Amino acid sequence: MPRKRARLAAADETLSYTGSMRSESRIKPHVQSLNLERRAEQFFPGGVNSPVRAFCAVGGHPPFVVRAEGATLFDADGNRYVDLFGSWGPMILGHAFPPVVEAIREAAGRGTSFGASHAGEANLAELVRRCFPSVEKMRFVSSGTEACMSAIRLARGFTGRNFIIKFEGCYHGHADALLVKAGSGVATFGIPGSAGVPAETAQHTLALPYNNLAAVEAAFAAHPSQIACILVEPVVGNAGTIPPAPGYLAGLRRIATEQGALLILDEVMTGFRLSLGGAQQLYGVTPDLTTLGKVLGGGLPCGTFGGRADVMNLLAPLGPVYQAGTLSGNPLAMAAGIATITHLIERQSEIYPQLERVTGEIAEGVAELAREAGVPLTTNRVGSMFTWFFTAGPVTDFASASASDSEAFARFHRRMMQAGVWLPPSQYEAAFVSTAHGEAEVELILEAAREALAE
Ligand code: KE4
Repeated sequence: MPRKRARLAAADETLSYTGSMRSESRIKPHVQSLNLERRAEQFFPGGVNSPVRAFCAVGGHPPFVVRAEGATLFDADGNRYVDLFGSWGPMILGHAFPPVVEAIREAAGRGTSFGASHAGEANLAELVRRCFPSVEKMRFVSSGTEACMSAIRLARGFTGRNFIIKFEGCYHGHADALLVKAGSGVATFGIPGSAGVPAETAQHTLALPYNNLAAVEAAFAAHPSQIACILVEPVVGNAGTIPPAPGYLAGLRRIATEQGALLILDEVMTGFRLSLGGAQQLYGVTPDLTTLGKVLGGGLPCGTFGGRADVMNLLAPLGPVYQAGTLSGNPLAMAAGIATITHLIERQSEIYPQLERVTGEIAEGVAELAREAGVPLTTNRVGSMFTWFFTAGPVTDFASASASDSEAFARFHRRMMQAGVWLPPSQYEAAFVSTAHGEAEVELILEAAREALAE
């Protein structure tokens, strides 16, 4: 059954579930959302502007959001949900955080885009460098995809080498060279992970198993002096949450240095999230380049790539590596980022311990309920990002994550939606908690999970 029809079938279950199976369901039927979805499908493939939003992996219909505030999303039918995906990471301070909204409003009155230099760019860059001392120089772009795509081009330009290493289960945006699956052996050429990616492009990407240093050594042995960089999510978020094994990141650092390759930490998801200085601060590893996004823009389109000045200075207009962007350094994105990062810096001593505590109550609280219900569940968490894998585990790489019962996750997801808790709509995504999540949200989530797991 095509995914779309399967989803509709599941949706019928959801709607009937709403109507008959449980009167105390918190959520009113999605009438307006269904109308809006049908309208959206006239314009967008799958009715969405990013695939994961279509709920294909979990069934049911995606509610259409009309507004968001704090830890809450409000849909077109007057329903409210505790938000546990936080726009996929940016909303660490919660939705419509007043200082961020005010900063955007004030900046908008002075013009929305100049296409010219302005002080706001260096003002945000100064904050980035304060949090990420390894970022000696940087360049702003408008998405994490652009940041990662540009970083690997720069690594290739700096080293004069064509091969790159990425890891299965890690996602770095949708640039051709990064939509690549593992070849047959760990050191063989990558194969396209999407239609439209030429084999010639994929073959220069080596997709290796995460948390496996021997595979990295083997790749360099098979391609001596040919690998430009190792690109890695220091804590994987895109296979669900998978922490690095002890010594793993330090091992990547050692091998990259020994082999004359650049180590690029993709901190688009972990930056400012796991700590003010991201994973590189948390695990004490210094990369050659870092990519950032999400929290960086406070919810507006913004990414950056940066690191060693001797590498960054190869970028046009100084050097031969070209990269550009109409809206790079956009004044509203800079203002939102400055307001967000300034707040995180000023309140860091209370914010990160609070995120650790509240996320622990949620993630480990549900893990305990699963144990009581006899449901196999592996909970991987680092700070305020986590994933409940429906498998006995452990989950240490993409292969073990793939052993999860994604159908069980889908049923759990639908039950939680009906109870007013909006989880990321895929087993292979990370959930995120914000500073706006408090005890009321914790209680609602645990109560919803208790009922969902019992079924
Ligand atoms: P964007 O181009 O989506 O801004 O960033 C790409 C990217 C790069 N690196 C990491 C570690 C990322 O997690 C992402 C994007 N994350 C996904 C969530 N898994 C964005 C959600 C979506 O694709 O709609």
